[in-house]
Amino acid sequence: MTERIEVIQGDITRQTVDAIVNAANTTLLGGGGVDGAIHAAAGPELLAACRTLEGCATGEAKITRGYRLSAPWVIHTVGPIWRGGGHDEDVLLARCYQNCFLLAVRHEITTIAFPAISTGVYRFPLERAAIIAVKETRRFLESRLAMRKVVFVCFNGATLDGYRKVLAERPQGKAS
Ligand code: AR6
Repeated sequence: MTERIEVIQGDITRQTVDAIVNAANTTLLGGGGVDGAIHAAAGPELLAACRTLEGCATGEAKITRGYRLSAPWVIHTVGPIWRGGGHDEDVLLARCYQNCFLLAVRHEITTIAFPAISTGVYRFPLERAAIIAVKETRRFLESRLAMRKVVFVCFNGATLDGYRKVLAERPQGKAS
C-alpha cells in the first residue's frame, strides 16, 4: 500500500494526475496560496465553473474539470481554520480527505495529488495535519485497490520533511 503513496516537493499545478486537490475556502471563488495558483494555471473557465457550485462547507468537497491544467479534474475542498484544536479541526480535516476520496471513486479517478490542506493561511500545525492526511489515505488505499497513486505535493522543504517523518512512522495498530 505504501508504494502507492508518493511524497514530493513541487507545484501541484504541474502534476500529471487524474485529479489535483485544491485547498479552497467556502466561497470556492479563489484566493491566495495553492488556490490562487490553481486558478491561475487552470484559467478563467475554472472560476466560471466554481461560480455554479454555490460554495462548499468546511470538510466537504466539490469537483470541476481542470480546464488548462494537465489534470482533467480539480477536487475543491475546504479545510478547517486552526483555532487551537478544540473546534473539531481534526475531524473536519479528516473529512476533507474522506470526501475527496469519495469523489475520486465516483469519477473513476485513479491518480490524485493533494496539497497540505489547511497548513498555510489556515495555520493547522503541519505534523498534526500530515498525520491525518496519511492516516486517511492509508485507510482509503486499503479498501480501494483501483486507486493507483496518491501524491502529497509539498511546496517547501519543511512540509516535505514533515510528511516524510510521518510516512516513516509505523501505521498505528499495525505490527509491521
Ligand atoms: N502547490 C502545492 N502546494 C502549494 C502551492 C502549490 N502551487 N502553493 C501553496 N502551497 P494554503 P490553506 C502549499 O494557504 O491553509 C487560500 O487563500 C502551502 O505552502 O494554500 O488550506 C484559500 O482561498 C501550504 O503548505 O491553504 C483559502 O482562503 C499548503 O499549500 C485559504 O488560502 C496550503 O496552504 C486556505 O488555506
